Amino acid sequence: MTSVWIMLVKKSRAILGFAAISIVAASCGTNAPQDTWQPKGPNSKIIDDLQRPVFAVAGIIGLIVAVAVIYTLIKYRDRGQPIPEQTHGKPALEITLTIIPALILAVVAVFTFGAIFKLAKTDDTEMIINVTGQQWWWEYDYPTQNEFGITQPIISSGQLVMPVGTKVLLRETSRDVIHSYWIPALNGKRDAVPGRVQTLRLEADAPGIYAGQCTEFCGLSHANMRMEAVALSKADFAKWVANQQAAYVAPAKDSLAQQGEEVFLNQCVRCHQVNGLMRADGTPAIAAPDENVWSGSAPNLTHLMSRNTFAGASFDLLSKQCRDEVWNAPSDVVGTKYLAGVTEECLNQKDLRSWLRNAPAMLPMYANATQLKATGGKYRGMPYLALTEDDISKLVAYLLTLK
Ligand code: HEC
Ligand SMILES: [Cu+2]
Repeated sequence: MTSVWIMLVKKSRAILGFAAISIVAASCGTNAPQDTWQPKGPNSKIIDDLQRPVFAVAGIIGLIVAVAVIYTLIKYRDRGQPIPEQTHGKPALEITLTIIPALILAVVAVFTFGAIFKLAKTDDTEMIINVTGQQWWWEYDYPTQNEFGITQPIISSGQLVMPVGTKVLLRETSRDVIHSYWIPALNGKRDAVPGRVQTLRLEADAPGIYAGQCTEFCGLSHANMRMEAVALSKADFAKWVANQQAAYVAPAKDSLAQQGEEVFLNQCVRCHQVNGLMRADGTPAIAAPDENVWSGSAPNLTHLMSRNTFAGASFDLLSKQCRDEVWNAPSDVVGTKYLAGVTEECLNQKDLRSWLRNAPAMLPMYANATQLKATGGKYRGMPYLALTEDDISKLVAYLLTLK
């Protein structure tokens, strides 16, 4: 029996040691884009300024308690000694031990309220971006704002593009279930709730790409609902705006892309809007996703190739090498690299083709046919469309023209 105990103790020591080393090692990771301890803007700095002292105080108290518990456990453990004299209560000690934590919490509360009020401010907003969550991607819609050259609304998805040093106010809502928007480097989280509009301040100090993810469980592909904030210098942002508002350029006559446009009109336009796209009869092609998709929406693909991820930022539109060139670019050139968009040489053909071949095979969207029926046959994502490889090639050629 004793030997079993000794073995167990030895084993659990090894397990504990291993767990401790893993935790310490994990904290050494340098490639940690969602590290909450590295604020990259004034809003996340407010949170950081609050969490550092609180973490220190809580850490010291935690350490004192842990040492006291371990000391007491070892020193007074049962060695068969007689039971010590029993006493009841020690008012002085108990009152002190109640007042000290209460005081600490009161001080923390004062600073927390201060931070909450600063983060809730909306009257100093310089730019508004509407953000709508749905299973499992984010839509961004930029209302007309002449001071930024936005003379007609811009609709995009996946990557939120914003100018640096600008107080951006996100107005969040959802088209289906509750989601939560979180770019750790720029601010804390804010739930996107159907039927409500909630605001979140974002401001980036320097150009760069800041990763985030949905943080409210929202269904099968919750873990695949990511997003990125792309902060551009003001000059680069103006270029981005100009490109988003550029008129539709139809693919060259008799090109593969033109055949792709035809397939797109037949297969895709019922869900996806491409601004300026015309049907063969000269009428504008208007998407009607609400008839086909549970959330009533599908990403606007007008400038698909100006972003570099797709499907809730879960997949790269850029090949690994081209992606690294953008993402690892120093702050002063990241804007230029990002604005280059996706070129034919840089396209991640493999993932885009598999998406068109069978999107639900890349992201879990509905558990089974019964669940699909329960939503009235409406899809929660992009459906399987039984396209031929030929059509896929045509479509890829066409999508590449959507700069
Ligand atoms: C029944 C509606 C529907 C049809 C038809 C449809 N899609 Fe989609 N598609 C969606 C939805 C919904 C999403 C968002 C899925 C997600 O991000 O999880 C999507 C996502 C995409 C994306 C990623 C866009 C982005 O910004 O993340 C591309 C590219 C795309 N679809 C291309 C196509 C093409 C090409 C066709 C035609 C062959 C097509 N889709 C047909 C509903 C549809
Ligand atoms: Cu979500």
